[in-house]
Amino acid sequence: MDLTGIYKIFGLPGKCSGVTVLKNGNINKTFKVDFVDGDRHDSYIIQSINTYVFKKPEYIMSNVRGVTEHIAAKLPEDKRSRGVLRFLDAADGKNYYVDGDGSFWRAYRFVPGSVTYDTFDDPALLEAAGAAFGNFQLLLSDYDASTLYEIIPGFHDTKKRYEKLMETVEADPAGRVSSVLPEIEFLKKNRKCAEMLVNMLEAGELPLRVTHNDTKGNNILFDEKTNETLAVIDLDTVMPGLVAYDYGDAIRFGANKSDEDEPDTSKTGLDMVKFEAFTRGFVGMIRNTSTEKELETLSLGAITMTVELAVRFLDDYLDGDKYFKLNYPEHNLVRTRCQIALAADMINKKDQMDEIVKKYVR
Ligand code: GN1
Ligand code: MG
Repeated sequence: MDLTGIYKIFGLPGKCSGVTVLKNGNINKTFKVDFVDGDRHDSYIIQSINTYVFKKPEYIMSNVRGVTEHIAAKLPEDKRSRGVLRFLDAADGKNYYVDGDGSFWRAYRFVPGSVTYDTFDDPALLEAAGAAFGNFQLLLSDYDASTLYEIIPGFHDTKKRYEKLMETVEADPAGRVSSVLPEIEFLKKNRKCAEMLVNMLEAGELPLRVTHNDTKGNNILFDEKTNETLAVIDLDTVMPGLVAYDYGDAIRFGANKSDEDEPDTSKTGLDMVKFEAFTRGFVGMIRNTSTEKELETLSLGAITMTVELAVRFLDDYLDGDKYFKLNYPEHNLVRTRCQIALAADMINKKDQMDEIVKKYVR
């Protein structure tokens, strides 16, 4: 179905005056559409969900309903319209629509006056981002995690991610293995370290919480004028998880000196000023509700998420690029190398990272 059909399904009022394709996600197709209805100007986000990645999108929408309603109920009334995503219902009352081709659509209100950032140069913004993700955890700390669907089973099960990569290396379906031997070597060398968190979880040393699991900085809405944080978005992967996953993935993305797919890896590395700023914001929010062990594993979370993503990008590259969207043919390989460069730098700075975390735990 085309977008015009989707407008009708979700009952968008008025006339469409503009469509922008938003390109910063790697999975779903996302459009911002502007509508004029008399004097009213409203924008909406329309998404078509990638069903190769998300096998049961209706489970996502069930999780999303529960989580957004839970958060909305806790916000003061004046913050409700901008503080949480508001999905639209179709005529049948469902918050999604499956068209005749099997494409899966959803729509939510664009938060007026909001912006997202793909890079963070100002440490104050990163501190605010840390506080926003920390607060997201707090808001959901009393949410019964057992009522949430596990959207992608084993999403951050780093051990399973490694097993899958090793199977792909063995099968070499796209004939690319011989060109990435140093990358495979690095990942093998750091496998033990990257699997530690999952081992601790399995041993019952760390509690499962409701986590976001995809805490890239561009999943936070900021007020375009004041830079106040408004809402955490992209709730597709909200599931039970570890605090260290959310902290770690946010550091991986936000405290990197470069983009996550920088081809010149000499530009890539962990920026300690950004690291400290995010940590100050995040730890400040969660320190009273976290166990000592959880706080001790935060820096390990950053290394784990970075190595894990290198494993995932490389696996997809070797598998013939089926999962992540590409901007050019070798994109997954470039992403892999960039994540490896970042992980290597983090491993060197592990002690420094721990020192900084400790400073804010106290
Ligand atoms: C994907 O599409 P996006 O940007 O929300 C991926 C994340 C990765 C990220 C890397 C469901 O997220 O796990 O960290 O790309 N999401 C899924 O940029 O696999
Ligand atoms: Mg996402």
